Amino acid sequence: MAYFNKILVANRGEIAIRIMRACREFGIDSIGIYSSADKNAFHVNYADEAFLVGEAPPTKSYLNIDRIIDIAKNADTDAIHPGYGFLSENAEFARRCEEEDITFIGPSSRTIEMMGSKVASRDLAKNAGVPILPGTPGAVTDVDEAISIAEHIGYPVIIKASAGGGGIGMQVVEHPDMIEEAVNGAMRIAASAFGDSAVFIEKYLTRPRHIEVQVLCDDHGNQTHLFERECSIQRRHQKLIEEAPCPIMDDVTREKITKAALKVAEKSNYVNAGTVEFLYSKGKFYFMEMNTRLQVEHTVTELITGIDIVGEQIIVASGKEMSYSQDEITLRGHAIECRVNAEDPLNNFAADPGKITLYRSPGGPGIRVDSGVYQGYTIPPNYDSMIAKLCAWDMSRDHAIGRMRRAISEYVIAGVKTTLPLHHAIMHNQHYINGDTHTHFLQEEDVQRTLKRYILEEEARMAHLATPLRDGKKVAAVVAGVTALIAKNQ
Ligand code: MV4
Repeated sequence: MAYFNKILVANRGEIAIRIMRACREFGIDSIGIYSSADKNAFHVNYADEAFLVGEAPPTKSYLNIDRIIDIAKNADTDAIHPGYGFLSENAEFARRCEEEDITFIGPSSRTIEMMGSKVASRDLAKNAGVPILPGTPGAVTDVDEAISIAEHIGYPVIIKASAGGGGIGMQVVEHPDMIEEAVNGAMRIAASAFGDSAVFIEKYLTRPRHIEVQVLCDDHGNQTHLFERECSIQRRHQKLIEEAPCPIMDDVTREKITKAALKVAEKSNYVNAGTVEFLYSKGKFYFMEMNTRLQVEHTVTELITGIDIVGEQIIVASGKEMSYSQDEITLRGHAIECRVNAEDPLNNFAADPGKITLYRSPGGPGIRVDSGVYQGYTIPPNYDSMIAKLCAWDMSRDHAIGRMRRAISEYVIAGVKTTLPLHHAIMHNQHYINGDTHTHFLQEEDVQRTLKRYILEEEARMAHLATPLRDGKKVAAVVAGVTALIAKNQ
């Protein structure tokens, strides 16, 4: 099983631990890196060896390519796993690894570069016969051209930066009066944010679903899909809840969308794990972009397929064949992931870093927690606020929701505010239960209406945990506490 001797994990938090877990199962030593803000981070403790990579932001640390390559060489590392975010989709970093003869656990620098251009990947999808939304054939550089194309497509249209991601530089245009200003604005933002002013225009869908297909490919011509995920529930382009499979996907559409994803993988000679993203509306799907990294939400796919995606990434990066053929990959049950962020859902999701005074994670049947924190740990203010991913699996979606509610009720996190009560509210929301989600779910459906109650319930539970009661009084005491808190706050 010696795929590599040592893998450097160029990341932090839960995903660094997730990758190191895969390493340990394979008997591979993991090398951690950490910024000075992360001295006490769990991933540093978990790693077999760990090296300081720099100071806290604004210093580069986890983005410092030279320093990371240096650490990798000094520690005799065979491969680097970039995780997600940071350098995971940085073609220059992948190229540096290639030049230094360190295996980059991901696709080639050329593939990353190509897929990093939304215009180029859209064109590739089109040539592969995969549906795309009506729009500009390539990048738009001329405002008059943009106006005439928008006219041709019909409003509303959306302007996107070719080098973009995460919604940066994206503009929806409802009326021709606004197009000129919007194109100029989008080009300006794209130039300053990405150093590339290229934009493209396509037909805008109002309330689409975000559906993505996980692919896994090796160097031996095996190209497989691991079914789809539904990731529509998001806020400011940060996903909050993901699930697999998509609750409304029929077998015929699933066959088509997974085939489409594989066509994109084939056309790009894709190797390693990747995700093909689609927008879905009124029974039709359209290619949006391809992510050339391991994603946060890969966990739900692991739960419905039983496949260790990170393990397979390591295997195929070592040049070996992946462990599964498409025939052996089956979809079983339903999985949901709730992202637990240290944020205040009642205060515009403001980050709430600080010390975790109490921490107890849920367990039991069908529950998986990928977390980067522990009791007594102080969450630094410097990084992303996601502290854990809570996942529930069961044979049916209804039962998975039941398990998720149960796991949320078990989860104890005190000292910082979290998104857990929001998740509790969503797990009780009738639209969510019906599978009726879309990209604007949080704005549209008044989850806010019930949110406060769940937050109060959470606070009562935390207060109760601090003063344990005996015998049959526990549940009654929590209920009384909640009732009292609600009365006090109304
Ligand atoms: C769209 C769209 C509607 N129509 N494109 C947002 C992120 C960027 N990668 C693309 N995005 C969108 N593109 C067309 N033609 C709506 C969005 C969008 C969105 C997409 C997925 C998940 C959340 C979203 C939130 C707002 C807008």
